Amino acid sequence: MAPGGAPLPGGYNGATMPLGPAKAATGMKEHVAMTVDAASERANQAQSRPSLDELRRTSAEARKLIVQAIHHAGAGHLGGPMSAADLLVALYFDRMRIDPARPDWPGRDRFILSKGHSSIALYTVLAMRGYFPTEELMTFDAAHSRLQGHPDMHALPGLEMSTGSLGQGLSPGAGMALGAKVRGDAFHTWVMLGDGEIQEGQIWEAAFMAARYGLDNLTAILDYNGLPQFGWPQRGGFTREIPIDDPGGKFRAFGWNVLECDGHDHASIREALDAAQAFTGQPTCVVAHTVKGKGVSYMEGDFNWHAKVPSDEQLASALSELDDQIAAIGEEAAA
Ligand SMILES: Cc1ncc(C[n+]2csc(CCOP(=O)(O)OP(=O)(O)O)c2C)c(N)n1
Ligand SMILES: [Mg+2]
Repeated sequence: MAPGGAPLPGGYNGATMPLGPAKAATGMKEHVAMTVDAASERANQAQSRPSLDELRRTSAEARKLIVQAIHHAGAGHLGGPMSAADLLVALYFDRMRIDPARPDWPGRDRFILSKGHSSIALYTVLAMRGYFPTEELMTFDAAHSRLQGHPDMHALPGLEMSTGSLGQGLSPGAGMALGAKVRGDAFHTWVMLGDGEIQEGQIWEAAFMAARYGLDNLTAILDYNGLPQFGWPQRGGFTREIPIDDPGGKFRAFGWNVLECDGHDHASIREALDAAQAFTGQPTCVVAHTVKGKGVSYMEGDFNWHAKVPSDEQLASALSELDDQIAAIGEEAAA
């Protein structure tokens, strides 16, 4: 059971807090309260992390909920959320130090979805992790819902930043990480970026500043799916080719540590996120190679599914494909 919540899909016991080594800023003043929290967190570290199969199953369950919510709302983005689902599951179920029962716990790791149009994926993972009932996902994008099309930090506990205007999430993430350094807080800050999004200049202002201050308590995860909204505008029209070549090289040039991973392989994601958190001296950018629309064959790699609503037939076929994937995970585990 999730702490104080309903059983979580995928058989994962949400009561087990996945933890990693706290990385306090050396020579900084430590808060007493933080020390107590960090000690109780370390005590939990002995508990096992979810298995890779559990993470795979949770990701497929998350994708089912995402497709259902967009179908129910009759609006919203789909390709980006499906692309980000495994990374978000890895963060919230495997990597981040969080307590869904205490979304304002000062020692919590911070996460900012800078590509805020993928909000339904974040809401889904938050609900599955126990922040609020999964039934509420069906209020997505409705008037007065806490789950607006783009994240509103004042509406829903658990959101660290309001986002949606692309390019703005890395700056507050760097601010949080710098604040943690100054105060001696041990939490880690994670920011998810889109590859179309990193065309925004503000990203590079934040990248420059984060490296200058040696913010090794900050990790940017780039959802490198090779597609923005309509393909890439180039002279002569739109193209489906990838003009943002080697984004890791660009972050490296700005003074960042850069890691690459397969953003749909939980073993690869775990290795990259663990290494990012452990790295010292510089911020890390994890370039996660992903597929837009991942998990549903007719959506994969098709920019038309950036923000398209599935028909009843398309919903049924998507759910059936995802159920097949879940069944296959079970078979692999039994083999
Ligand atoms: C400043 C700004 N300009 C334009 C948009 C409209 N918009 C929403 S999503 C998107 C494409 C984003 O592409 P990418 O970052 O690659 O996201 P993903 O592929 O993960 O969906 C655009 C242009 C926006 N939200 N903010
Ligand atoms: Mg993209």
